[in-house]
This record gives sequence, structure tokens and C-alpha cells, in this order.
Amino acid sequence: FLSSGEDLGVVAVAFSGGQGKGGVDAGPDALIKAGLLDDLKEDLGYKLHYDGLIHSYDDLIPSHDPPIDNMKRPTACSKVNARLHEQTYEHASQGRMVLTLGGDHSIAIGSISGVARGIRERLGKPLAVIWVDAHADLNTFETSPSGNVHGMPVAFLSGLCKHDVFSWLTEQCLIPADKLVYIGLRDVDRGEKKLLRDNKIKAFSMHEVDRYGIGKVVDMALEYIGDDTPIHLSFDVDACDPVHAPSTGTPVRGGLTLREGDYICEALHQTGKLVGMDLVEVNPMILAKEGGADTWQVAETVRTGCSLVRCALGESLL
Ligand code: 6HN
Ligand code: MN
Ligand code: MN
Ligand code: MN
Repeated sequence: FLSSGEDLGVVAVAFSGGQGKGGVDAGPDALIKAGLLDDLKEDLGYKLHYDGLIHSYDDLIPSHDPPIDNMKRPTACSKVNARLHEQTYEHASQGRMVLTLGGDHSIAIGSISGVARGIRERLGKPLAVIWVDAHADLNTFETSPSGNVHGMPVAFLSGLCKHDVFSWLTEQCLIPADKLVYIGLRDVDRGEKKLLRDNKIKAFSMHEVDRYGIGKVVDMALEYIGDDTPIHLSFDVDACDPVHAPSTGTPVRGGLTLREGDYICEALHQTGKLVGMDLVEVNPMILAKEGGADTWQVAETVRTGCSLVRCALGESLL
């Protein structure tokens, strides 16, 4: 599905407007400072297509951005994602794999829609998405208990929810509900559960990870998607247990071990079908802000994020 396995487009997105806590916009800088991109280039041999910027899109963020229909900061969320969409679309249409570093998970609206459009145009196929997260991020503006857009990206990307704010999300940007698979869920809101059931969306919660083991879960996820579909991996670091990823905005106990997270990434790399990845919700400032600064926990979270990305790009291959 890729024109060359070695070309990697990278977009660093310093955006936190999809939720209320500051600091997640510093995620990409922390990941890059930890040496992630150097590793991809020097150890894994990728040819990086990276503009060297950490995009904060300040020109797109209005000073006054009141809620619309319960969505907080709607204009910033829409404009930033529309710009990001163009960036990932550009990479995908050149046949590159696309890595997007966030930022909160609302940025998947832009990153995934851009890859999906690029893949549709280049290959005439839909994009499949494997969403690895403690949360389903499937709230509509009507079901959301928080109004935070980072809890809504899948609803917009699947077309289950439409709103004028995201009117730029055209048909070719969307992910069919039967090409969407979740892994790692353990904190799903009531309205999201109904959407999962009503639309028969495939989801492997932590219960299924416990029951079958991660190897079988990934096999079942890939079998469900089918052989001929390119895959985008959207990895929210909070899918991992807070032991491994404590420095994130909405941690939930009982998550994936580091190895289970890395395994998912390794197994998707091995398919040769991975065309995009997001790594989101690393917040290197959150613990400090809450009065419990623990630099070791921040470093551990960054280390987990870097490991996941390296595994998805083939580091574990011998
Ligand atoms: N994330 N379900 C909650 C909400 O506000 O809609 C939490 C969402 C968390 C989103 O972690 O990307
Ligand atoms: Mn989450
Ligand atoms: Mn909850
Ligand atoms: Mn998420």
C-alpha cells in the first residue's frame, strides 16, 4: 500500500484544545527531545519527511471560542484539524506512511481523515482504523458528558455524527463503521456503549485482552478488518496502564502492559499494511500542574510513547 516502506511523513501537533488540561501540547516536543525521530532515522533507517516544526497553529486559534451545541472550543478544533488534514493528506498521497504526534486525541479527526482521503484517491480503498485507547472517543456532541472534542473524534470520523462545525469532513474522509476496531477499552460512557451496540462496532475491551491474550485479540482484529485494507493505528497512550503511562490527562487503571501495547504495534508493523499512526495524549506537564511533580513518571510516559512508535515502525524485527 506504500510507495516505499522507507518514506515516513511526520507531523508534530501541539494542540490541547480538545480537552481542558494544559500541557498535552508539549507532548510532541517531549517525544522528539527524547530522540524518537533520530531513532527512526538512524536505527530504523527511515527517510523522514518532516518540516522540523512543532505546529501550534496559533493563527487558527480564536481568542474567543464559545461552545457550540455542547462542543468546547469548536472553532479551534475544527480549523486545526482541517489544516492537519491537509498535512497528512499530502504525505499519504505521496505514498508515505504518516506519523502524527499529538497533542490530545481530537487531532485524530484531521490526521485520520487526511490519510483516509489520500488512500481513497491513490488506491480506491477505504482505510481501516485500529483505535487503541482506554476510552472509545465515540461521543457525539449530544451524548458527550464533558463537551470535550477529544472524546468525540470517532463519532465524526465514522460519520455517525455530523455537525456544521466539521462540514469539511467529506465522504472520502470517513472510516466505515465495519472497518473500525477498538482495543483496550475500559472506560466507556453510557451513550458510547449504545452507539457501539447499535452500530455493531467491533471492540476488544480489556476483558477480551484478559480472556484471549493480546496475541489472539490482534489476530481477531486483523481478521475482522480483512486482508486487502490499509490500516491506521490511533494509539492513545492512556490505553497503557498508568504504571507505564501516568502522565496523561485521563488515566484509567487496569490497562495494557507495556509489552501488550508494544505487541499491538509490532504485530501491525508485521502486516505490512500500516499506512498511518497517531501517538497522542502524552502530557509531560500534567503531574506537575496537579501538585505532584514526579519527573520519573513523566519520563516513563514519554519512554512508553517512544517505544510504541518505534515498535510500530519495526524496531523489534530481528
Ligand atoms: N481521550 N469519555 C470521556 C469524554 O469526555 O468524552 C473521556 C474522553 C477521553 C478522551 O482520552 O482521548
Ligand atoms: Mn483515552
Ligand atoms: Mn468516564
Ligand atoms: Mn483517546
